[in-house]
Amino acid sequence: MATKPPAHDIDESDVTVGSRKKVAVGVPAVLHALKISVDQMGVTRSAQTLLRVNQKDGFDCPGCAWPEEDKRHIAEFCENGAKAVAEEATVRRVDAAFFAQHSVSELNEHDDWWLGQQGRLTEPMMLDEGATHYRPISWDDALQTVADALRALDDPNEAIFYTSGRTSNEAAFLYQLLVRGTGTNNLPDCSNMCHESSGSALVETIGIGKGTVSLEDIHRADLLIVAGQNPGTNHPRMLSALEKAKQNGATIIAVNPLPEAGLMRFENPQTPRGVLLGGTKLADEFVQIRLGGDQALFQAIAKHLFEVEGERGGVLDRSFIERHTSGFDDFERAMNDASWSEFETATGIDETELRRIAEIVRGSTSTIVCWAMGLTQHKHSVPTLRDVVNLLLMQGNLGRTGAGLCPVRGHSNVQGDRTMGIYEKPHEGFLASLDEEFDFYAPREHGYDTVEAIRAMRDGKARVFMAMGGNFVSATPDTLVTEAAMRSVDLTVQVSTKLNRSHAVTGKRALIIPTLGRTDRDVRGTGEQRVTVEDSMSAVHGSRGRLRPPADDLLSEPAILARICNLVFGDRADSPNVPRADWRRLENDYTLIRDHISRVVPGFADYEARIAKGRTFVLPNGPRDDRTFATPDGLAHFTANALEYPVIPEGRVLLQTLRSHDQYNTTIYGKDDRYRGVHGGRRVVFVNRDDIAEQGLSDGEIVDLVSEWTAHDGTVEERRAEAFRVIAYDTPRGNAAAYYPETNVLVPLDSVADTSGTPTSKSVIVRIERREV
Ligand SMILES: Nc1nc2c(c(=O)[nH]1)N[C@H]1C(S)=C(S)[C@@H](COP(=O)(O)OP(=O)(O)OC[C@H]3O[C@@H](n4cnc5c(=O)[nH]c(N)nc54)[C@H](O)[C@@H]3O)O[C@H]1N2
Ligand SMILES: Nc1nc2c(c(=O)[nH]1)N[C@H]1C(S)=C(S)[C@@H](COP(=O)(O)OP(=O)(O)OC[C@H]3O[C@@H](n4cnc5c(=O)[nH]c(N)nc54)[C@H](O)[C@@H]3O)O[C@H]1N2
Ligand SMILES: [Mo]
Repeated sequence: MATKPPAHDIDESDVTVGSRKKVAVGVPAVLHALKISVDQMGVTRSAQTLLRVNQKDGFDCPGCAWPEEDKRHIAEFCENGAKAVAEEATVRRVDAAFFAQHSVSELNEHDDWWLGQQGRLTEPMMLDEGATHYRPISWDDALQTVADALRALDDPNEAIFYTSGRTSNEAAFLYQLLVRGTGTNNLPDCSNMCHESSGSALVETIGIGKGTVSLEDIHRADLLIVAGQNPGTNHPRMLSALEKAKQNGATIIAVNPLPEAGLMRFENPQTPRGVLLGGTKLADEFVQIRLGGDQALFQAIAKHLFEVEGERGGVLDRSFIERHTSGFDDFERAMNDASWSEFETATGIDETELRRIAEIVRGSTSTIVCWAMGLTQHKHSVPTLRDVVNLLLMQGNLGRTGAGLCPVRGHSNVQGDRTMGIYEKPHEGFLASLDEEFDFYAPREHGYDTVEAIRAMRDGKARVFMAMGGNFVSATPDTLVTEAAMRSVDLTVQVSTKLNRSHAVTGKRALIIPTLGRTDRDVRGTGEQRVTVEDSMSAVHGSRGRLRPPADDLLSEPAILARICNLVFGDRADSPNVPRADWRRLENDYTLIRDHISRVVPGFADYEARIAKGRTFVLPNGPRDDRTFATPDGLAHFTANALEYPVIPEGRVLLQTLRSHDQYNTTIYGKDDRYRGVHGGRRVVFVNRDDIAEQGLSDGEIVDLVSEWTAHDGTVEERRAEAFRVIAYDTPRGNAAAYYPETNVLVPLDSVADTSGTPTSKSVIVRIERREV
């Protein structure tokens, strides 16, 4: 049964809208972070915790995946990193008494903000079929319940195993082994909704699904194009790197429909210049592009480069193109045929201006393109990113200093999880090594990605759903469809640190298994343990929490997984096809998990020694290290891509769903979006002033957002999100913006990017409807 999204906690009568900020960070950011930290943790614990973030013997910030500098500051954190830490290190608790007090249907009335505010989960809880409340369950019984459910399946593909990107390398590796040991590749993860389009485009064209730059490259780039990314909020430490690049003379071009504060100017709170002198101007150029116009922009730049090359030469890196690439002629032909007027329509920018931007690219001696969700969550994201690759290949901007591709990852270990095998379409090489190491035969048939997993549950093809972190119900598209899908499953299992809506919208039976977070001290049989993570630039390092955990018997993710493996496989060591390992020892000594990893995953030889004493090592990366490409022909591929861009029907707007400054995905820290000038509310929609006038609306009016989606059979489906306040904002005509997850209800399940299957969270066609008063 589908339910309405929670309305209970929404009292936004006090929402205020002030002016948009033109500067990011500065002293207000530090003060805001400290206030949230002290509210959640108290003064002493705040100081203890914040001083350990991203230090060599400390823990990896659970915020974003931006890499640490080699020389760390005393306080290597940012405002939003501090909020992420405070959210986890809070002293508030959700225990059995809490669950006795609040029924599941009552929890279902609350939104993620209220649920998250309740504190850390401390003990395993079970919801029996037909019960109104969760009840406490022992650790042994909880884990046995999971094992029994997995062993009882007729078909292993009836189980689905989700991962969010905070899971450590050690836990991710054991998790995929458990899943493959049971016989399925149903390993959807948050990447499917995030950088999957980047992975798809990069593997195809350069043979590796990762970026090709280091932090040093960012510092030394001649030109940085930051497209579809809001680093001031989502990757604040990136601003220091951009500042350094500027000081070294770089030019920065920001490509975004919105003039995001963090892209414009940065006040570094760690330098006197930042605090006293008004900071550094970051973006030299702001390209205010229409939503989904980026492919046209990158093609326009490429076309201009070809034209100048034709006139006077000296633009293309011919020797690079000849030695290292294929497909150049087809690409050149496609660009010759492309039309400037279509580029203008798609981008909303005229030819003269497009050529002026292209001239900056032409003159650059080394170019980096950085991007995030603004480029990955459209229907044509994969061709867009192929065109980003094309542009860099033209000038030989791969595998040399200050140049390359920089997809900026989200979750702090999302990249590492993939490296460890969290992937529904695993490569044969990885599976073969896994088979050999654990003496079994891993399944080869591909599993479900996130959207396919929801369809499978909806269609009654799944009986068990397990999540290693995350908030599946709120993070995925089409909330009502997803909630109904989730409720049809026999058993849902959530391994979580904090309460969220995925604990309130459950299968017929449900388990909550609490776990340690990054900041918590993890002591196992052989003593204090560390885990490892990989950042956005392929650097792997250790992470060790120092805080007393919220409950003394809390298990870490690796320990939970080793125990479940033991229960599922331990007594079947002589059956022909189960993975074999000494699960008990793995549970108590993570160095042994790393031993296994070092033999299975390329690049991890001598793993233990290379992370000892706070050391970091960088994984091999062919394109970056020596211009080698693991494509079938060993070359980087130019591709010819037909131009695509969204077409907005009359009287409609295209809605992008994005993050406010006070949230981490579905975790809502507060109801302000300081840089965009919104205070005390989240149900707001940013609309161009002329669109507001044209549609007969007024600034501040309360409206419903109704998405319109033409299904495969031609019927038009409508989805509604109620009561949003219209805010006049500097966004291109026809382009609106509102926060996720409140707007996920509008994103149709079947509206996904070609090739990557990523939900099109940045392009939803909506009608803005005036509410009856
Ligand atoms: N504090 C904090 N940090 C985070 C997160 C968080 O929620 N809070 N989330 C983490 C995660 S998982 C991720 S993936 C990243 C997300 O990091 P971002 O990708 O920065 O996150 P979004 O808020 O989705 O912002 C998308 C940006 O792209 C722009 N944009 C939208 N559509 C287009 C387009 O068609 N073209 C162009 N050029 N621009 C467009 C938007 O205006 C916005 O500036 O951040 C990570 N870090
Ligand atoms: N409309 C729309 N939808 C989107 C997006 C968008 O831009 N627009 N962005 C998409 C993107 S980029 C992403 S990455 C996904 C995010 O999807 P998810 O990763 O599923 O969501 P999060 O909100 O990050 O998950 C938060 C929960 O993780 C749990 N958690 C936190 N730390 C830990 C830990 O260390 N261990 C465990 N076991 N649990 C932990 C807590 O219980 C917390 O409530 O959402 C996607 N959905
Ligand atoms: Mo993400």
